[in-house]
Amino acid sequence: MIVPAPAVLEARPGEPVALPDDLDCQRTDGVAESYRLSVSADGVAFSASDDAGEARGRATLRQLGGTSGPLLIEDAPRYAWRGVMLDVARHFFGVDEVLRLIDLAALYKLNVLHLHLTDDQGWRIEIPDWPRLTTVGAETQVGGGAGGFLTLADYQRIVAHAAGHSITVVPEVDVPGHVNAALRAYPELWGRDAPEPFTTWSSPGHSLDVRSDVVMRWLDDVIRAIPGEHFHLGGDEVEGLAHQDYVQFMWDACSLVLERGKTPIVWEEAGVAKLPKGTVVQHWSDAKPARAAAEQGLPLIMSPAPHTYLDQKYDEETELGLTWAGAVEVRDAYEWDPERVIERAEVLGVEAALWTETTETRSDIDSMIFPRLLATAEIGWSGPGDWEDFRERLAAQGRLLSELGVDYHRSKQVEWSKS
Ligand code: TNX
Repeated sequence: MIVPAPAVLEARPGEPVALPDDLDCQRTDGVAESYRLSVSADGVAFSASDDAGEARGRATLRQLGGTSGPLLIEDAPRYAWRGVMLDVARHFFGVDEVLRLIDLAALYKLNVLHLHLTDDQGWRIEIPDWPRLTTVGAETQVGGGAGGFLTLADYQRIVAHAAGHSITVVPEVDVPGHVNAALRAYPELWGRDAPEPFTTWSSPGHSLDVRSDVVMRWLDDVIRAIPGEHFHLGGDEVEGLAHQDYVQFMWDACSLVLERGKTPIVWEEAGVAKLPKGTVVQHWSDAKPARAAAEQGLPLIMSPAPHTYLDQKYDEETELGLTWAGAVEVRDAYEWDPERVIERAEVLGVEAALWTETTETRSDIDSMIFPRLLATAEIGWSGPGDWEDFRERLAAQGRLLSELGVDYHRSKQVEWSKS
């Protein structure tokens, strides 16, 4: 129930609705992140359930631009998890790019930023007890460039900035596969000689020696070093490990994250393992393990590649991007229902993912993320809707994105205005 709020501002008929920054926004007992905005002859009333609701309401107003009353919006999210993932491992992107993405994600009412912090090509987060992870593991990237990493102070800045927008940062350290950079830094993590740097796409397929004590000690140090209520363990595309070793490791690693008071998240492959209650599973490609996770009663984040993978080409003319999931045009990003992806799954929410094998610059990431992220954002906030209606509203967002300096992809499916 949303409690009616008193008029807090004078309404000026025909004038754009604007909320002052220091507005004392009344709290309601509505669901988390909800808000209510009414503009009538009596005035402008804005109320929200919490800080997040206030942020979401302000975001809506910004999207609407110079809208004027009378109007009534009573709004609440469909899903509690509405995320965007940025891979800073394949190509490194630093604080400025990440803060900018947070601002843009906030404008579309997303509430999770998932950072893919480690992969074969680079380790991107400082771990004080294991300094070689960054002095050695961060020194290159796809294409052989210089790489880079976030200090813990950088990471804290990102977390604080995101918190200012009521966005949660979820760190991912991908284990036990996709670990070439970590193995270069600490070969004892696999018990062999240090491998060569890996600077192309795909993966050399190496894995941690999951039976060794040093691996669990190292993982515990990493989990404790990175702040946050969640810890994404990856678990995808593991090669060269016996099934039994893999499933035991995923159980142990998730249990460790829980012991440290955090929520473990894993990619769907780990659904073949028995996982502790409290674990969240992220679907991306294969329904079978995702279904196995759902059958264990674990909630799922939906990132089906044919709809949410921002690293896939829009069409055959797109310069950047991969093609393994098929083309992901804006309409593909919009026309899907998270409830119909894995039968009987408890859907926690949705997340779009930018893997950065082919993206190097700000303009590259802009063109792959936008405008498709707006489709995922709307699926997450409102649920599936009418494509023609979305398409028209998207054209208006093109103007706003241009104003904000976002180099979005001018998809042929949308009639972008010329201005
Ligand atoms: C699969 S999605 C991966 C990534 C790649 C991506 C490229 C997932 C869990 N693993 O390592 O970057 O495909 O599209």
